[in-house]
Amino acid sequence: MKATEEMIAEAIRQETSKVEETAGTQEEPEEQGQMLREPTAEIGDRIPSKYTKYQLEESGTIEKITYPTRDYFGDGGEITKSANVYLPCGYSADKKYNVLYLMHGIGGDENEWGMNTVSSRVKLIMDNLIYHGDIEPFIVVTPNGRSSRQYGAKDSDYNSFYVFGQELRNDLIPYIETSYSTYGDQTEAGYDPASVREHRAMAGLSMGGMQTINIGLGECVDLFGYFGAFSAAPTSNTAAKTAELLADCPYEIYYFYNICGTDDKIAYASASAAAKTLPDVCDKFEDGRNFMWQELPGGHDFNIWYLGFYNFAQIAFQ
Ligand code: FER
Repeated sequence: MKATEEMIAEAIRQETSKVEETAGTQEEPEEQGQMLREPTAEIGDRIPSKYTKYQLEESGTIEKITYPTRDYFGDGGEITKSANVYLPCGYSADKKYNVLYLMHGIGGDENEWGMNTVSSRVKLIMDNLIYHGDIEPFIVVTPNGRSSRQYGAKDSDYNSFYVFGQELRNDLIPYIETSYSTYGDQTEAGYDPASVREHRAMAGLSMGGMQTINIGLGECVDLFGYFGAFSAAPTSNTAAKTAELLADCPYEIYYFYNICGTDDKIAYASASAAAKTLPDVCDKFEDGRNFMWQELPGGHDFNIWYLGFYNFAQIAFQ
């Protein structure tokens, strides 16, 4: 899919304005409704309200981390980047946790999923899914998807999104798995890298959905078993290309979940081209077993993306 400059500019405009409003702030819940591209009341019809409510009984925590990586898009030199990490309530080094890497869109950064706010909806949904016994607790990491010294939403080249796989493989996953209690402990006797796939998931909105397809399924299927694309942005990895890339793949795809709004003028065509027909062209995907294409009225915004997150959180690691 050839990206039109106008669509990119519009997507960046929308996301940059939202990030400016949320960056570095600790917002109270009542202020959330004013944020651009935040879900409207409509979300209440789609995500049961008990999953988006504040509840203090079992509240997880969010911490900001910094980790060493490289300017893979540029000179390859060492740089430091930030990410947010959600740890479920009762997180303990005596247990092992699954990890979801959750990616942002073209004009966003590691804070676009709101993990820098006390009222983080990702946290509320996770806290409540765990509290109500719908899912096993897992860790959520929201990194910055540009592998470049220029990782700021404003001064970056969007092509730096395409080389994030190197950062994920060489730097971020190793950092997370040595810093937290996960299944990827390489120091353990009998450590088998292939067995860790079922404990790692990758998902993302728009440009992050593109990354899940191009990088997750396209380059890192040895690392991940679960994939989620929410309104995936234009990608050269169409369904036919993904089928070709996975043709001789020895690994099982445990699930590939997709969601897109039918009124999404930015991503409906691209997300469809990348995923909708996958079960028809690739025997690795079977609709209803390890694949879902969900389309419903909606645009290119968080009404769709939080619903996607809520649904995917219940699909991953099952
Ligand atoms: C494009 C349209 C949209 C594109 C990227 C996007 C790279 C990303 C949108 C988003 O992340 O919200 O043509 O090309």
